Amino acid sequence: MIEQSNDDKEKKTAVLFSVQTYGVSDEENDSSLIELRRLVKTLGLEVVGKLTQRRPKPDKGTLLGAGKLKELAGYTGGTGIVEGYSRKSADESGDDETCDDLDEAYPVGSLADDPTAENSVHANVVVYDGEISTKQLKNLEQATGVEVLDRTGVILEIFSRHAKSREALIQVEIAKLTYLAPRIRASHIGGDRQGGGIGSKGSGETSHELDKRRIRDRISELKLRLVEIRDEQNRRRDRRKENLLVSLVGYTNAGKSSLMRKLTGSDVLVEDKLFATLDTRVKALQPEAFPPVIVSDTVGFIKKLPHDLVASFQSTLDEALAASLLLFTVDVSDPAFRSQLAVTQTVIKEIGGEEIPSLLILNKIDKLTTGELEALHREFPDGIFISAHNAEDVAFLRGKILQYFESNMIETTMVIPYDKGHLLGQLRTKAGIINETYDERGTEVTFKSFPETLTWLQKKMG
Ligand SMILES: Nc1nc2c(ncn2[C@@H]2O[C@H](COP(=O)(O)OP(=O)(O)OP(=O)(O)O)[C@@H](O)[C@H]2O)c(=O)[nH]1
Ligand SMILES: [Mg+2]
Repeated sequence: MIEQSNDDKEKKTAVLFSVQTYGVSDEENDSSLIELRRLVKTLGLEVVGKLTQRRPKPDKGTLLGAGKLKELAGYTGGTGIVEGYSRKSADESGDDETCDDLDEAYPVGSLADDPTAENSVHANVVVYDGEISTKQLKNLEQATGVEVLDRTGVILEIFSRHAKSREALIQVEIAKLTYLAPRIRASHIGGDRQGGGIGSKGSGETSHELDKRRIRDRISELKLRLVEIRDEQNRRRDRRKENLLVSLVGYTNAGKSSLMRKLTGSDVLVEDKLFATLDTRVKALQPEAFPPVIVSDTVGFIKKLPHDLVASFQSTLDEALAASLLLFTVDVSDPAFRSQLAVTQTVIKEIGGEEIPSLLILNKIDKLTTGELEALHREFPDGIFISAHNAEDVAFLRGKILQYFESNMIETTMVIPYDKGHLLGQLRTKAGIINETYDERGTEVTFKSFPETLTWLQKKMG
């Protein structure tokens, strides 16, 4: 558990590194490293340094050039050398001469000035801000002598620690087996430290035991279990279809669960941690609206999340797709919120949700200055600016949600024969009744409803 790591005799420390290819701006590289730092901190690791090398592309064998690799090893006490590995020509892999070094150690005392000095800051984990191949993993571990993780490995580990429900646990295990197993097998360091290493918690089996076939079998078994759970969820979702569903979607830590709490009076988990929520929660808007509006909270998005990992969380996203209205939630106090919004919109589009109407919720305005807020109002004239911590703002948002639904309602007058009287009872739960009169034909009812309700009624009337 994350909390436990604080009590460890020796707190684990990490050094982060990235390769900034030529198309990537300094800003993008920095913001990605800041995010990686938050992810690593969520795991309970202390970040003691970071290092970036600008290259045409990452080295095939070691990501970094030879000189930079030595520097990285300076943080961990490793040799910086990979035995038997020779780099190809400079233009193929980009050698050190063509690379700009953009290192910067965090202010951790004088050591930061010279990470290669003998008493240098000691990092016991190395984290790369991207994906590492099995070959690179092996080589980097040899050069640094410590455990090496990539960005996905870190995210998976957070997922694995935060997963609570049966479904989330299965999804995480599938993702881990698919993504991490080959890497753990390649890694002699991860293998030696089963149970103790950062990236090794989870399936409860040692990496050496897991041969390819068993992994395949286990994945199929888990997938079967997932299908059962999903069938049940689909049934529940079908039952909910008659309700109006609003889904909170957005980057991790944007404040979705906080809003869910305030809008529905529920007690969902809110934490200043990345990926606090991994399960979808569903609850009715409070005070109750008529017809009732159901709100769902979903897993947060993040940059550079591999597609197969996104796919393994498909069911949480399915909930978003079932919504009649999406609330794109952003944390406006995060300087990177525009690109975070773009990531969320892209994923929603990729899973086929682009047609769903949406509102843009700009959250955490309590953290902005008046000037900043004014500028954002100009930039997002249709946005809904709120603080989840402010009751009036939440009430305002509730009003906007209801307003959206009401604007889609239509008024209809119909006669329901007495022998179909049970439909009237059902209609009363689905629509707002404006007037009822009785004559020899039956009940003449005037009501306000959604087009879907009207279609439903017309079908039933035959
Ligand atoms: N200052 C301020 N903090 C907020 C606001 N809304 C949420 N927070 C804080 O932001 C942090 C993250 O909030 P959550 O509601 O857990 O965020 P989330 O979007 O559900 O995050 P994930 O579940 O990780 O995807 C918590 O510490 C909240 O207290 C707000 O309007 N103002
Ligand atoms: Mg949440």
